[in-house]
Amino acid sequence: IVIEQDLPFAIMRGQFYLCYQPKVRLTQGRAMGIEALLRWRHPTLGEIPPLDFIPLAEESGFIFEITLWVLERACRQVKEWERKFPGLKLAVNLSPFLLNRPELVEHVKRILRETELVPDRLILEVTESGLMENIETGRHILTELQQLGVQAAIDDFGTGFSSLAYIRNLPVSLLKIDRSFIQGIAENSKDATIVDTIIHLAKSLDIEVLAEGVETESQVVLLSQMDCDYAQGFYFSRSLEAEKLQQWLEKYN
Ligand code: G
Ligand code: G
Ligand code: NA
Ligand code: MN
Repeated sequence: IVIEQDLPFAIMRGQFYLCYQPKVRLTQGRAMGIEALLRWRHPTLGEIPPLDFIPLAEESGFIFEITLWVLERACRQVKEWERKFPGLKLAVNLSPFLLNRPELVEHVKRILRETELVPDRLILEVTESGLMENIETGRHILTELQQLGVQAAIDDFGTGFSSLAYIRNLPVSLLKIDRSFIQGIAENSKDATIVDTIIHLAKSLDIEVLAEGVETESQVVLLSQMDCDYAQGFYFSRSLEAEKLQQWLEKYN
């Protein structure tokens, strides 16, 4: 109840902050980009995980304002890093609820203009299941974003019962394979076969592929052998606040 009551005030009370997790290009070991992840530090409850408040934000519609806050903040940060880390891409999570808010496109346009971030640096991540549940409005809004130069990624791929044959017809440039499939690839040959198949099918459709939740070196070796483009996970780095992430990038990029 406290969470619900306090959520609408979290922005103005300065309780939100962002962490970033690198997305590493496997052939280079360097970050192609970073994913912004929202954090809420509550004065009495402490850290509240996004899984506990994003659904409430979606129900109340407050997710719109929150997403604009994340976008503005993260775009400004990446613009600040432009000279240090040229070409670094920024991914922001897009709730499926926002696929029904066409005015989002104008806000993205405005934020890119105000922060002077080049549109092709921005990737919006939508979960596979969220996209499939809003397929028509999703196609519309992703197409308009693509016309701005903004890219789209499918998050948590493999959990949403869609198929690549279907996704091929959407303006999507990156597929993120859900970490539940990555977890077992070194031990379970069926998981490895599934991941290998997804990678090769996606690439044959000109869609790049990222493996989520990569935690071990043997996973990295296997994914490299499978020609997976990118990986993200604790093996490389957990999500870090801006200052710590900058240190990571200075070390590895
Ligand atoms: O890193 P973490 O434990 O915070 O992520 C938990 C979940 O919360 C992930 O599914 C992630 O996509 C989601 N999430 C994190 N930040 C945001 C955000 O800014 N917007 C939305 N819609 N989801 C987010
Ligand atoms: O759904 P999305 O990919 O946006 O969510 C990211 C979530 O995955 C966050 O909760 C983040 O903390 C978590 N995460 C990131 N890397 C790893 C990893 O290597 N292993 C595990 N178990 N979780 C991870
Ligand atoms: Na994501
Ligand atoms: Mn994911």
